[in-house]
Amino acid sequence: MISKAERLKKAPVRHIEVAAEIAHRVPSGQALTERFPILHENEVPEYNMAEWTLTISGAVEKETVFSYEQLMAMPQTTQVSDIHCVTRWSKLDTKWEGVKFKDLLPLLGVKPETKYVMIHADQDYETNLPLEDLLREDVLLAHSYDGEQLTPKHGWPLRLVVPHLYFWKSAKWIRGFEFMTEDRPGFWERNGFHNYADPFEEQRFSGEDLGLPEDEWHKKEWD
Ligand SMILES: Nc1nc2c(c(=O)[nH]1)N[C@H]1C(S)=C(S)[C@@H](COP(=O)(O)O)O[C@H]1N2
Ligand SMILES: [Mo]
Repeated sequence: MISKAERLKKAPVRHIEVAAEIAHRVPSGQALTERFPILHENEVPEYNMAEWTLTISGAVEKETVFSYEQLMAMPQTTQVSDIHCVTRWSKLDTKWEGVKFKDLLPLLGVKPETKYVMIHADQDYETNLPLEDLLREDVLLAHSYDGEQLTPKHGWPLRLVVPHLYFWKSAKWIRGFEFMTEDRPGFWERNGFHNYADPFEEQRFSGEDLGLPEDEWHKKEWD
């Protein structure tokens, strides 16, 4: 049984010509795609939006819960970003719309000693990031892609978009932010992948291999 991280280490690197003007936007070891690959563990969730909530927990003055309506009533931001998946595809100029994390944070009563955030998502997914990284202008809680509501496969009703880190940090189907004073690894971060995941530094692997079962790695879907 070879884990996802081990298999990825052995995968051949595809080299494609990238125009000189955009070469600086494509990290080493990445190939550009015009399609939109779909990648996730487990099934696409179904929702009753009347019951959907986003829960704010951990190092906060008081645990709070947002409804979808409350988030939609907040100022909305549109952002065009390049995204990079650790499976070696990159997609340039992806257009997202949603609530900027930086706009949400002041409403959350986060304690000053907070340094890290665990993003909780449906389908047993979680991923950890430094709080500082979420405060970038291009980090969104996105509900739309390219002018249309997200499709369920791409994370509807709400996903995180953190363009400057490998795309596994951009959790789909998010349901909560847990603010933390100390770091803790998320799902892929416990399973052979890098804790921080900067694509321009090729921070793909942790160097540790805990051995995940075979998965659907090669059966890629896209739209
Ligand atoms: N909830 C959840 N979010 C997830 C994942 C997942 O397995 N579950 N996979 C991540 C990975 S590895 C990638 S590359 C992107 C893919 O997003 P896309 O399917 O919209 O391209 O979602 C990320 N978010
Ligand atoms: Mo990914």
